[in-house]
Amino acid sequence: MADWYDENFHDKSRFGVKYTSVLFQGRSEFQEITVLETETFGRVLVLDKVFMTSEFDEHFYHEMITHPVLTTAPSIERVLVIGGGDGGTVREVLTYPEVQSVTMVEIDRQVVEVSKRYLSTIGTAWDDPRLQVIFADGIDYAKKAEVEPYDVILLDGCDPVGPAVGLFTESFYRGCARLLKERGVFGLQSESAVFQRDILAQIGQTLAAIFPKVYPYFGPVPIYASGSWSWLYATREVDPLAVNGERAARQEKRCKYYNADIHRAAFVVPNALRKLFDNGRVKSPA
Ligand code: SPD
Repeated sequence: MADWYDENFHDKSRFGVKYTSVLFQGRSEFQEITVLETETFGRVLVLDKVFMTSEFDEHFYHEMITHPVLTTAPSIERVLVIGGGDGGTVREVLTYPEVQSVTMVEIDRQVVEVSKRYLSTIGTAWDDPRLQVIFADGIDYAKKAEVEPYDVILLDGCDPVGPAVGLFTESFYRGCARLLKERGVFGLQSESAVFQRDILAQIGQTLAAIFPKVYPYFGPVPIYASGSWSWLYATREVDPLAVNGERAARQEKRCKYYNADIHRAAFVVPNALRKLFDNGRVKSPA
């Protein structure tokens, strides 16, 4: 029997999908994990009652967290992904033959296990020999790991509530900066630019205290509250619009959403947000 599943957004609005069955429901050490079967979105992964991804719309999010960064970073041999337990982000990263190694640091082993079992259309690159999955706290990893620096770091985390709050702090971002090469790029999801403009601004400001250049960019993710999402591109010196044409052309052939025009358009700041940003860039702290 079909029923509705709602994401309750700050107790002010609810966003729902009609589901036909609950494929999995359980509690890991860190969070409640649910997988729903739905008609509109296919299978949907929910963590702590917040929609994370779905078979139908995952490409918007995973292409946009990955390709604006990987088509512009000067070198993309060593990539670190923090979070992203459904496997969609590492799948996109591993489409680049230039990528030699991807380290994914995910705190919750059970999210990966459940995703492998129920969301196999999303995580299609688990067996790629370039991928190493470490089950650990990304915050500790960023602060303490003694490893060669990375060309790219992608943070594919949850909303800033509960255990994920630490992923939105200056000390964590300093850890990421420590692990990033001088000409590296750090990309991360930064919530809804419609409903959580203050959070987007705050993450941007926090990053701007560490990275000289921080740029917001935007795209659709239908299953997230408001349907409109944002990411931040943080770097010491890379130009986010200096797209490597060969890499972008390859992605354009295979992606469902991303292409070079979308890339340029994504970095255009809507009028209502212009006062937060200076020519498309987060203003540096005074
Ligand atoms: N509001 C939900 C934000 C979740 C962002 N991360 C999703 C993980 C998809 N790989």
